[in-house]
Amino acid sequence: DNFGIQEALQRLHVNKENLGTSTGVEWMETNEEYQTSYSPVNGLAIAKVQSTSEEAYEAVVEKAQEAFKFWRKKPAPFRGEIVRQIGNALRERKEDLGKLVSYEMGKSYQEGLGEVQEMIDICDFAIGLSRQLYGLTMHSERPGHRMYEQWHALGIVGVISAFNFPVAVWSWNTMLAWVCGDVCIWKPSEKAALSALACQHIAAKVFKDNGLPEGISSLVIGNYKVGEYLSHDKRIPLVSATGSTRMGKLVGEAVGSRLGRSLLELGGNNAIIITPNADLDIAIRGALFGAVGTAGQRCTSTRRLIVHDTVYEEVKSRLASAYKNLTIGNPLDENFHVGPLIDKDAVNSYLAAIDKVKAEGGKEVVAGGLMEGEGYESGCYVKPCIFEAENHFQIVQHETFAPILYLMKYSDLDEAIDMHNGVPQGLSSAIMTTNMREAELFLSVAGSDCGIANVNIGTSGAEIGGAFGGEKETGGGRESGSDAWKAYMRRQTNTINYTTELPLAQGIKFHI
Ligand code: UN1
Repeated sequence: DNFGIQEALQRLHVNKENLGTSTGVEWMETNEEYQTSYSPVNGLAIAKVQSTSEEAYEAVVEKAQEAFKFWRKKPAPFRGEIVRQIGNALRERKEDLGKLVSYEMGKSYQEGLGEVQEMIDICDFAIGLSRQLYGLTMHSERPGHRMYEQWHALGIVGVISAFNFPVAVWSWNTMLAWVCGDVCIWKPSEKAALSALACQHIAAKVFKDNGLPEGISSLVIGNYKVGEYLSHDKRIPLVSATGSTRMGKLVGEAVGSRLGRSLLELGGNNAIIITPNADLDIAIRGALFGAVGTAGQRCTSTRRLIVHDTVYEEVKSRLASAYKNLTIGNPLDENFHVGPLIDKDAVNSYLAAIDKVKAEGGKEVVAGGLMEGEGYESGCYVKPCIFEAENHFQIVQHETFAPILYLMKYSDLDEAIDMHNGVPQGLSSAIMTTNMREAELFLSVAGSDCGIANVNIGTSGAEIGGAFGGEKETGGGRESGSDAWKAYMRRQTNTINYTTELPLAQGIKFHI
C-alpha cells in the first residue's frame, strides 16, 4: 500500500514534465544537471528536477521585473481576490499536498495537513490585509500643510525556504508579498523541491485563469549557489530566508553589503521552564509534542527543559514513560507518532550530538539510536531521546535538528530565566505554571528574550495571526501575522502644501 501517494502526485502534476525553473505556467529547460528527490520515508526516488542555470535565473528576474510593473498597479483588494482563489485551490488540494509534504520530508500526515492548513490560514489573513495596508496621517507643524505616509510595493521578493516547512513558510511570505503588490521568486530547499513544484502549479493556474502575466510567481531550483544569485542581486530589494544560522549569516551579509533588506528566520534553541506550580499533565504533553513532533525538525522544537528541583524527578520519569509509548515509522501511516529525519546527513548530526552530550558528561534518560529492520530501510528513522545535561555544554548551546531533549534542573526562577536566555538563539519559549507572578515575570522585559513566549503551551505550533520570528542568532525577522507585512513594502512620507506661502520646517527663515 502506498497510501495513495502516486495518485496524489498525479493530481498535483508532479511528474517528469516538471523541469524546475518556472515563471508561472511556463517551465524552462536549463541544461543544468537534474537532481533527484528521495523520500526519507522509504528511500525511494520520487522524481527528478532540473537546477536553475545562471541564464535561466536571468530570464526569471527579467520576467519578474516586467510583471512587477503591472502587478503593483492593480488595486490591493484585487490582489487579495487572487490570493483568495489560491487559498481555495489549496483547500481542494489539502490532502494531496499534505501527503506529498509528508512523503517528501517525512513529517506525519497529520502535520502535513496542518502545514497546508497554515497556508490556507495565511491566505485568509492576507485577503483581509489587502484592505488594511494602513499608513498614518500626521499633523504638520506648518499651516496649510498636510502630512501622511503611504505604503508602496517594494519590488521582487526572494524567498529562500527550508525543508522542514517546505510549503507553509513560502506562503507566509508570498501571500503577504502579493497583496502588498510585490512579485516573488522562490528558492525552496533542494531537499523538498517537489512540494514547491506542486505549489507553483497551484498558484500559476490561478494567475493564468485570471489572465495575469508570467513572473508574479517564479520558482528557481538548486543548492546554495542559486540562493547566492538572489542574495547578491541588486534587483531584489528583499530576501526572506529561513534556515540555519550559518546560511542566514551568509544571506544577511551578502544582502547587507548591497544595502538590501533581509528578513531572517533562523535557528532556535527553545526551552520550556516547568515550575512547581505547573499543571504537569499539560507540561508533559506540551514538552512531548514540542520535542518529538516533526522528529524535532521544527525551528520551534523544544530542545531544553528547565525543571524545578521539587518536580524534576516526577517530570523525568513521566517523560521517560511517555517516550516508551512513542511509535516510530512511516509518517503516512497514522499509527506512528514519529517519522524519519530528512536524510542521512541529519542522522549523522543526530548521532554526533548524542556522542557529544555523552562526552561532555550528559546522562542518558531515554536512549537514542538508529532504527533498523523492516520499515526502516531508508536509514533515516531515529529514536527520540532524552539526556540530563547542563546549559553550558557546547552541544546544548547548539541547535541539532533532531529529537534530542536536554533536561536541566533549577531552584530559583531568576536562575531558570538566566539559563533559558543563556543560549545564542532566541526564537520560541514557554513557561508551564498556574502562578500568575511566575507567568508575568517570564513575559516581562526581564523574562524570556525570545520572539515568541508562551504560557502553558509548548514552544512549537504558533498560529499565523501573530508575528513569527526571533531575536539574537534567530535573525530578528518577523513573518506571517500582526504587522509583518510592513517588511514587504516601502514607506513613503508625503507632505503637501495647499497654500500660496512656502514656510520652512523648524521655522527657518530664507528670503531673497
Ligand atoms: C519552522 O520550523 O521553520 O510554530 C516554522 C510552528 C510552525 C512553524 C514552524 N507554525 O511550529
